[in-house]
Amino acid sequence: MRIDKNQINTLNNRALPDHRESFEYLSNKLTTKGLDPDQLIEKIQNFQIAIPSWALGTGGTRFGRFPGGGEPRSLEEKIDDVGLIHALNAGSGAISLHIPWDIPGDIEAVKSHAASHNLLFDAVNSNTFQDQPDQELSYKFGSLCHTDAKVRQQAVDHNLEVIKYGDQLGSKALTVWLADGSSFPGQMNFRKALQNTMDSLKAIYQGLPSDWKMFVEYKPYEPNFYHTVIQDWGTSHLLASQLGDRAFTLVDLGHHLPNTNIEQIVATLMMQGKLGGFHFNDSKFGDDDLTAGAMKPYQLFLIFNELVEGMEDKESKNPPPAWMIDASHNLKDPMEDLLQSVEAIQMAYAQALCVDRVALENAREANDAVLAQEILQNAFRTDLRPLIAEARLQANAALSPVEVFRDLAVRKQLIQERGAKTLATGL
Ligand SMILES: [Mn+2]
Repeated sequence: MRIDKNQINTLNNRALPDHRESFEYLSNKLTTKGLDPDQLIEKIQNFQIAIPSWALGTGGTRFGRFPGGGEPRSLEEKIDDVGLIHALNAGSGAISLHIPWDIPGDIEAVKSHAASHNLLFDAVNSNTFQDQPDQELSYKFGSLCHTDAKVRQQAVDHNLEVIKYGDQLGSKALTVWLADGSSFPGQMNFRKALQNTMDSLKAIYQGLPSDWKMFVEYKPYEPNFYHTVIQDWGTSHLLASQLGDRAFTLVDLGHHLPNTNIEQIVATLMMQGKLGGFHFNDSKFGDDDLTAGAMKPYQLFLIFNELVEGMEDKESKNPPPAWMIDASHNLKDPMEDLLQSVEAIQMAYAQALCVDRVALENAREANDAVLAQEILQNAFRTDLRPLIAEARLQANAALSPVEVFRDLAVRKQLIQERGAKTLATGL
């Protein structure tokens, strides 16, 4: 199904008088503070967040999966779902594929299908954390780090194949996340495992097209529980630095131990010009895959505060990072969840854009911790929802995406089209 812009307009009209009033009030407030609402709107509209193909079905936990019905059955239907989300929020203009879950059949057809929804192909993701039915050697004891050179080569070849598919679709980056590691002390030689990983990544980097980037993702634990080969940003940074100029660290918010100062990691990586990409989600304990901003919206804002500082620094050597949501939903309708995530991310970004950076820097120079906190929290506590809504309205999207999704009974229509028992490929 596709959402007709007229349907969105009709539903927007109901809420328009109320929206106009709130936006005018906010607009005046922002202007008084020396901010330009039009400029903010333009930045919000340009901030596109990729949707991963595996987030469109109900993920489940290791204990069970409770599909909600109408899940996409093919790559084309996954593209359709991202198209629906983008039609509603005008902020999700890209899809990120996972190979081999999403191997495109007819490349040209897939490309034109995505283009008909105004979607680009974001970074492609390799998968050496599962064995595929037709696979010769197993990744049970690792992939790029494996003790057996043949397994490592198989994993390298897979990554090169992923690059090939991505290149045909117009992707410009490869994201490598490894489940490699060990669950028991003594099981694996730390040094050899890291060296093997480095050598394997070098072989993949050799096959990277010249206008591509490689993102190295880290994670402290899970599925392995004693050690992971790329456990933290430092290890990822070490690998990316030795690989070369086109290799970067990728930060996934859920891939940190509780209370880690992620905003500081962001600042450090941007200082080094090595922050390549970002995976958004939220968590209470570990890689919980909750909706962005659901648990710790202030932390998300503080992270964006560092991102904006890095992005607006004219001297910065960090290229614009790639943005993606990385979550897998168990309870919510996946599309409603993604709409909520995108809105939370846009909100944190907009709040960070409203921070008075000159005043903040002056407060820091004067060691005025009270004033610095006032400045940050003033921005965080400004209700910018009307600004985000206005950015959507001006892009012909929905004033309230979740409400319109429900009013148009999108899920019900998808269930009618695809069936109640469909299962999306992926996690
Ligand atoms: Mn991730």
